[in-house]
Amino acid sequence: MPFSDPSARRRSSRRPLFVALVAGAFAIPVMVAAGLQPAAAANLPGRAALLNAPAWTATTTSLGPAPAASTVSFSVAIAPRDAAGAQAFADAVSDPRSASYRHYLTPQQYTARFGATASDVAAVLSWLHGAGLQTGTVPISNSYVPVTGSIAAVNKAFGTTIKSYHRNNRQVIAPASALTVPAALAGRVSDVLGLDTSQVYRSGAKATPTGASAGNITCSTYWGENTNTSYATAPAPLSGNLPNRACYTPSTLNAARGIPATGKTGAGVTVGIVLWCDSHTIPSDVNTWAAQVGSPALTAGQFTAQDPAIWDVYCTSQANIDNSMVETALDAESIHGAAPDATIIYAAAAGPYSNYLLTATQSLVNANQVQVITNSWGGAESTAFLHSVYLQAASQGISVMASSGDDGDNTYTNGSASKARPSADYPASDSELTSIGGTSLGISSTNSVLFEQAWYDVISRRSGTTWGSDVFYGASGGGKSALTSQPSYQAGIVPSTFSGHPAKRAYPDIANIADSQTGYVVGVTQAGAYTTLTVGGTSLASPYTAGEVALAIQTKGARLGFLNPKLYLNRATAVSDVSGSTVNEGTEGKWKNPSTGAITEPTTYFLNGMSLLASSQQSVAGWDNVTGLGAVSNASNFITAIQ
Ligand SMILES: [Ca+2]
Repeated sequence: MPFSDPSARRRSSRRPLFVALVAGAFAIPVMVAAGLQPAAAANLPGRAALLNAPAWTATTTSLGPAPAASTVSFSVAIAPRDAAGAQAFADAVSDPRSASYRHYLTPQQYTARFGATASDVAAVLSWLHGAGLQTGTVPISNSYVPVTGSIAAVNKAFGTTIKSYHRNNRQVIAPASALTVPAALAGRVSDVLGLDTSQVYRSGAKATPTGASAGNITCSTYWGENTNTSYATAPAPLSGNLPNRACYTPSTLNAARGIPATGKTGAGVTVGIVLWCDSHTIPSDVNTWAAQVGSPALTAGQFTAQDPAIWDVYCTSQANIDNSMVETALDAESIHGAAPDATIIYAAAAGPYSNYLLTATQSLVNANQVQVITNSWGGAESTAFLHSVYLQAASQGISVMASSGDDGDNTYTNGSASKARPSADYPASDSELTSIGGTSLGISSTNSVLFEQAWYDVISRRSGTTWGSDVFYGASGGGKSALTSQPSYQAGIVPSTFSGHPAKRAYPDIANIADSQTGYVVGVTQAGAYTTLTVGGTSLASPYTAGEVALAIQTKGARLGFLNPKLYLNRATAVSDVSGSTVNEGTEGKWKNPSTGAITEPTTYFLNGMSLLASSQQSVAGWDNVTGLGAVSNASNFITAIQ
């Protein structure tokens, strides 16, 4: 996985913690878009076009038809009765200038007004059953049907051939030709999710803590607490001995963000997390961590996991579970750190695939118990498969946020100089959520902010007496969607240099702490043992911001809904602009090759290092594609601006 790093056993002079490693918790590989694209036309009598085969299947030699008797699980999305009306309603209810601002609907009202009709659902079920497929429970939103069946039945239902391929270093299946549906269902079936298993969504750091055995050094509880005088002086543009990485506790970060002054704790607010897999150790991990960092323990019922009835095989691997639990722990402990009285619901998807992520997200929205949802996962943008669910969330007053990704514009991956074309991540690029980018945040011994700059880390590693060339290490995701046009709230605010011609949805919207060199203390059980790590990535920025939104909801005493229209209107006070691309901060440590596990030492980390590599990203005055409108630098200002 792209993000990994040697550990740093911590012996804090302030608190007796054991902090083992630094890692970005959100790593999206550079991938060619692998999703299914809408088809232009069907050329079979009695059939209507639905989706084209994934573009990559045209250039990939198949291993032959998938075994006819093998079983697959996927979802068939049913078109809402009024998609345009649903978008218009979500726009109006989220716009402070609209007469219907914040006049939210219940899930039942939403389905009755915009969802597929009962007869549409019945027609889709009849078709699937007629093809020999089994169907699961249709959610109250009538938005999709979970389906299980044989490859033979799938081939028959969709008039295609599912084939096996070797792709991304594993065996996958995908339709080898276009998918069609009976002509009578034209326009009623809108998408099929899960038949192309090459698209795996990503989250979670995979670093292995190796502690003092790897010669690591302590991390700092504040910026500059420890300096690596034993290392060689840093290469240009930095010089001298550099501090080591920082690992903040909630009290340090909250103080820097002005949270204590708000007097709010998130009481009465429920925040939802979407990820996949579950180890069931999170509540106890949060409590062990809370005791270490001085946060309150969870009360009974404050954290609930909602697991699926059946796990995908992915989530039966202990290594995969452990990887996803780093992210889930980070999510829960970031929310709990910022809003210690907020209730948390973890919606666990059965695996990192679109059909399961749809199920988990839709269940949170249909239950309508949460006021905020945070997503610290993503992948190559191919279809905006959650957009209709986010419209429903907006219509019910649920604020949705997503981390913007950890690989910048996806031109580079961690530790690699290989180049690809800039591309977008999903769901970060969805226009109906608040996309959270990242910053590097220096906090002093008295909890004041020493610096906050665009998160774009570049590293140089020394071999003998020679410093190597500068290599990408991790950066706030940002860019523009290839699928989605510019939403009205960005018009006139996002410069065309970022939105393109014609203008597209550009992201992120705002930013928060993300640099793993200025990271956050997280506790999680790995391989059966509780470990304390230092974690960064926009995987930290999104849930921490979700915690701050919980404070705002408590302040308002009501749901705030989709935040972007008001955020963009009140941008001058909601956030602080971040600009500048001159490297003026760095840390020194050791770097672990994510492929070989080899430790390289010493390593200089250039913070704000985008000027050292070619990139489509810029940190400039006003909106930019690293930090959006700017950083959530002061909780009181942010809360006031989104009320
Ligand atoms: Ca800026």
